[in-house]
Amino acid sequence: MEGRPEGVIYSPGYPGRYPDDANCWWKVSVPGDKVIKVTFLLFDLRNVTDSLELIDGNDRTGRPLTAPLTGRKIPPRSNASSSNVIWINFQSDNMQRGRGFILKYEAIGHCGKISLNDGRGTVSPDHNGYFGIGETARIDCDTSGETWSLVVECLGTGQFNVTHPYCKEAPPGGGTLPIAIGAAVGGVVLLAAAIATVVIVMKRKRR
Ligand SMILES: [Ca+2]
Repeated sequence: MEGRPEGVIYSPGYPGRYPDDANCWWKVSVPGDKVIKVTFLLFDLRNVTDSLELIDGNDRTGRPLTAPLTGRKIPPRSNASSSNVIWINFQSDNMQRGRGFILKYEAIGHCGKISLNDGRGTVSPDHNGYFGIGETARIDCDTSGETWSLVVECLGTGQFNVTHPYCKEAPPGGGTLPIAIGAAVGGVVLLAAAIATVVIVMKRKRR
């Protein structure tokens, strides 16, 4: 499952029922500048210890992209991963076997994470993956007792439609200079650039 921009994965034994005591791993990788989203086409896992887990990144022990999935209801499309690699793990116990699952993975462009560094804002949906092109995120800011919200969209250019820092407040002692608390960025380099810009502005103000 490596290097293709999309593909389909079936549970072991499909179209028959999956076996008892299964523990299967799949590594999925797509071209390097993309991230991965997973859509479920069939989902039928019987009893709660049969589960499917999507793990973000190149390491099987990495952070889960979603809570372990189980049951007979098709899960929603997954959050986007934070790199071009995910692992998928399916486990079953020794009683009751469902029809299993069919999932489709696809490579998508992305805008990176939204970082709100000091807890003054929240992002929803909140997850450790990146935001894919066409997805929206809601930012709720709580600055100096004022709360406000903003919905941003990841555009086809790979940048959010709003690229300024989201949650701001006046500096101690008053004044109108905003202090950036967080920024939505397309990657680590842009995050560093955003922070550098803020620092320069603050130094100018002190003179
Ligand atoms: Ca079972």
